[in-house]
Amino acid sequence: MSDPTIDIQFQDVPRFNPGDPQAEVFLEDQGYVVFAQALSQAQSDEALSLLWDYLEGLGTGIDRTDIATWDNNRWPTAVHGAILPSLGIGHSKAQWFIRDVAAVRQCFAQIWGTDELLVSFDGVSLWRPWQHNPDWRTNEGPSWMHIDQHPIGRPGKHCVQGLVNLLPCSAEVGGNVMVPTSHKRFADIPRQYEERLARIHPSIDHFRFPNNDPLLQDSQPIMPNLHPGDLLLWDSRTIHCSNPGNGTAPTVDGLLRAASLICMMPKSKSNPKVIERRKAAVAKLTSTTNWSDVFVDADQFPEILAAPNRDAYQWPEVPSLNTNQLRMVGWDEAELGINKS
Ligand SMILES: O=C(O)CCC(=O)C(=O)O
Repeated sequence: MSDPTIDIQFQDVPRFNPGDPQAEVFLEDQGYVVFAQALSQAQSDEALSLLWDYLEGLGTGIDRTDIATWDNNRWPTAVHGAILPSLGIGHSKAQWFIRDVAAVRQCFAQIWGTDELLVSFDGVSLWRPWQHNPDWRTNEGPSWMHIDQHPIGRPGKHCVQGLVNLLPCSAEVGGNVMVPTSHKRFADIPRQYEERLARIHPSIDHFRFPNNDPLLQDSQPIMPNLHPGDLLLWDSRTIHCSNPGNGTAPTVDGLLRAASLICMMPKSKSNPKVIERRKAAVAKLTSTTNWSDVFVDADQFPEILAAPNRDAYQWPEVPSLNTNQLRMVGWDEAELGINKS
């Protein structure tokens, strides 16, 4: 008899309008929340087009109109779930465009009760149609369920991370996976996974559950049905990952999924040293993880360092940021010459 597997269900979930106070209640209770259409359809289309500009700008011969050019030799190095974490993606025009959409900033401001926020220099998850190439199928959800916060190093609530979804979702394609209410299990992890956790330094904000973890068999993970432009936020203690659907996704010549990872945290949680590194990161095009109270350089991820063709990619231009964006990096009003009165 085969081992029982974790069953992941595609599901419609409540979608809150930005500004709806019930969204905060839902997030506290369920560990995640969806804001409907933080990006309009036109803004989602623009973001997607800018992502293609980034891919084509790598100089490896990718052409958005020709799927034959999307092979691994040309595609940027991806980590779990087909996430592109490095090669300047965190400072691409696409990512800075999404971060500057007013409704996106307002949703984070609503969650935190302040608009003094620092943004992550995160990457994107892009799924190529695996009907064309089975190697493009992304990791099965039960193999990489994780949280992005160390259960001993950082007890309690610290971070709400998220993504902006750019394409329609379906059960066939799959998408993000959430384990609702699992943030409430966080405090039990040190006791339940003592040995596994002991191998992870308390400063590393990532804990991966065992493959098809028997201790998670009692949970009901879901793939929330996200519409283009929806902003999904989750507590970093909530168990999550992504999961390809049931394999019968329609044959298309376009991407199956595009999701921009984004996280904003209160500036008050950060410190001058980190903020100096963040400012320097713009000119150096350094990408990061979701955290902005520490500086974690995603260009140093082992998968990126191990990529044989690392030098083959042209990185994007250093972005020219507006005042909003500079504030999200860490510049303050006085430095930007903004008079508050
Ligand atoms: O692609 C996804 O939806 C999963 C993202 C994820 O696991 C993460 O940002 O930590």
